[in-house]
Amino acid sequence: MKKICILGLGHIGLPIAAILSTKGFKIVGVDINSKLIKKIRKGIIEKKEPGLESIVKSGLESGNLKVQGVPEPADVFIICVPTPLLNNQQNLNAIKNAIKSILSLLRKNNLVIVESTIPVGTTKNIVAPLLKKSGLKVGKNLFLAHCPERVLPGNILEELIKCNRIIAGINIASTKIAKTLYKNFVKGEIIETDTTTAEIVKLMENTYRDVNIALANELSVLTEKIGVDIYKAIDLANKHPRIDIHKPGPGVGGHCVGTSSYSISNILPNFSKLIRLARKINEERPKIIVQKVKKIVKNIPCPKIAILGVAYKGNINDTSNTPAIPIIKGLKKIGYKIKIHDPLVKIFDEDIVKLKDAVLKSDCILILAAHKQFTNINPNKIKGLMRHHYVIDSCNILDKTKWQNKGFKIT
Ligand code: SAJ
Repeated sequence: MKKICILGLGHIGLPIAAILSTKGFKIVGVDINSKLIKKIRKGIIEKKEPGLESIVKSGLESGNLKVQGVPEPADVFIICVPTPLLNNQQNLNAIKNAIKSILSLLRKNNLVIVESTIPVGTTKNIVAPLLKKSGLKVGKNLFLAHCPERVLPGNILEELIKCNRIIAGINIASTKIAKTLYKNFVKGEIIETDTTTAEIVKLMENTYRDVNIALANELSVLTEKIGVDIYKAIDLANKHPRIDIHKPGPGVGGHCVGTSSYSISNILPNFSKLIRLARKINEERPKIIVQKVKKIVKNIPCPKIAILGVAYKGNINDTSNTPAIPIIKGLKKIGYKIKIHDPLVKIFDEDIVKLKDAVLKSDCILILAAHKQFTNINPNKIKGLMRHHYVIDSCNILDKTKWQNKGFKIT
């Protein structure tokens, strides 16, 4: 196992490529996006992750990491391409195309690993049959494993090393050889299982998160009705040794949480009522946020809203499936003026402006991502710029008392 070809250089593939390049492997990172390849070669990493830029740069400089548009022969192929939703099903085109692109390169005793989140049965019923077209015998002289990624955007490099991993070969020989590879960089436990179990476990993890966020979101509506601060209530409830209530927020964005709920409930839709309801609750969050704004600014003529944070969550610059988009659309539809500030996001469908410009003559600040930069905003400096002093902190990032003491009405 000397040379590893990694297909897909997104938020999972690039960090894995970079880490493996520091562990004595020759890494070929492959992506069909030629602009991305050009940027990576220059050391420009758009998805900001702590430590990523420097490890990629040193990988490139050492010569152990190279990035290109097409794969080449290697000992191991790791597939890290996206599997986004299309009509509520995970679209596997990127996986299929990645496999097709390596078929003619595969040699005896190669190992193919799928890290992407995939629907149950994909490894056995889609990946293995496609690989057979190489002429090799899957499980005999071509090894195959599903090792679902578990890393948290915002903390990827640390979690790649620290997280416990599930390794599921198509047969025992495949599991063992894949495990040997992961032992090179994983400090967590490496647990062996079969591919179907690994596939559903990954979907279960994200679904657990989705359902629990939905619970928190629902509780936040109920507590608002009775005048109780949801965050204080959650803090108290979580003092119980077996309670871990998640945080309410503006909605669930990102690559995988919502996708996993759809994918898992597709197995038996009639027996996935809770999961589907949770999804619906989370998908309705942006509407609830829009209603909240509407209620607060209802007596203000031509209200202007300053939106702070459009990343799909705090402290990252990724806007994939961000709830900010439906919220912005909803507010614009009512006719409100919108200005957007995000200290991390540079590329977005709407203009991103400086904090000062966003809040200038605004009536209400709406926080949609829990970036730590927002905790440093000085309410005194903002106050004079605004017309009215309403704040909706949908992420609970601000110090409420501090802002209230400065004359802001914060919810
Ligand atoms: N969110 C809340 N309340 C919470 C937690 C999150 O509203 O208490 C929101 C976030 O703001 C965000 C969305 O949910 O919009 C998803 O954020 P996240 O931090 O829950 O998850 P992701 O999508 O960044 O990463 C998840 C992780 N899965 C789990 O924690 C079970 C990660 O470990 C996976 O590797 C990743 O999905 C993936 O790609 O599958």
